[in-house]
Amino acid sequence: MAPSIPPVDVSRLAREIRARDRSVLSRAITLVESKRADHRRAAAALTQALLAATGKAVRVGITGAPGVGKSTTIDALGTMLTGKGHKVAVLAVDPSSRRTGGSILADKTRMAHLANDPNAFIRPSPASGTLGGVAAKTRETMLLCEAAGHDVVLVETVGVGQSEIAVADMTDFFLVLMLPGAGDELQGLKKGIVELADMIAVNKADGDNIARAKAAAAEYRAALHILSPRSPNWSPPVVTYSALTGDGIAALWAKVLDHRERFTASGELAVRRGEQQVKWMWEMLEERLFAPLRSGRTLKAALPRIEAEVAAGRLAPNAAVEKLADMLGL
Ligand SMILES: Nc1nc2c(ncn2[C@@H]2O[C@H](COP(=O)(O)OP(=O)(O)OP(=O)(O)O)[C@@H](O)[C@H]2O)c(=O)[nH]1
Ligand SMILES: [Mg+2]
Repeated sequence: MAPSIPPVDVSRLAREIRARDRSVLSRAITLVESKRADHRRAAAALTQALLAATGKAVRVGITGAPGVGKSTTIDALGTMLTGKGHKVAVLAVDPSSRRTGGSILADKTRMAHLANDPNAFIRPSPASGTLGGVAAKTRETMLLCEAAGHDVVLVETVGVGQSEIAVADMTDFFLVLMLPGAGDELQGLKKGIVELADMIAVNKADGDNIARAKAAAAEYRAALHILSPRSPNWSPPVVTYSALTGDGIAALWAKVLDHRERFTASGELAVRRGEQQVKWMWEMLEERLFAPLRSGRTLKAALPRIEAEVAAGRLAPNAAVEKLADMLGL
């Protein structure tokens, strides 16, 4: 028989997290990331117990193409913030398995200051899986970090695909980083990510790049001008900065705080968060309902054949659904 693992003492865990014990926070995140059903239930009870202590952080999502300088920016911004007395949590959503071993190490060296900062907590993306699963774990981790007293949460994601939407959906402010180069700018615009942006920041505005960064920013301003803003209280600004020299980082953060003040005053922050929370619930429910489809052995074995039959026109799509529903006992 497997050695029995003691059941999780949820109220004790909650108490220790609120007492800001870092090692307990790490353990609790491991619990949240576990796939075991009993762990999942304990994690839900823990989140519920901590709920009143969550939600007080400024939640910022950060995206941009590989190499744009996300990690360097988080290091510079995070260090500035801990210097002002904040406690900063850095999380990531990356459903590709990119972030294994070496990459985590590489990230830590790119965040050399923050990695050694007692007021910063860096947690890499949960292991690869479905985007819904990875995003859910990151959201739960964010809540734990807030309960442990982190008042700024920075969530990084790679500048590709659906993970950006997932991060925009879990944060108050979505920051899109760009490089000083026209080609990239136009690409970004086409991808529609810009429509999610609460601010565009052109990084690497240092040395020979300053003029090019300013030109890129001007192009963006013109392009954003023709989009109708998501809120009457906020037209997404375009700024330039350098994560390397730190020039413009303070001004960048001032915009985040300006946005927060306005959205708090208008009530939009509360509305946005409320909508996000309901959306998270539905996403998790869908994920849960889909799980048997992905893991059930009989079904998994039958699916390729059923799919092939549907593709070949031998099985009607609705008849296939009836068959699958029967197999699932639905
Ligand atoms: N000149 C200059 N270089 C920078 C700046 N910010 C980052 N870099 C460099 O750009 C490279 C990529 O920076 P990262 O911070 O690792 O970029 P990233 O967006 O996190 O990259 P991925 O995690 O691979 O997607 C590194 O060599 C940095 O030193 C900046 O403001 N100016
Ligand atoms: Mg990085």
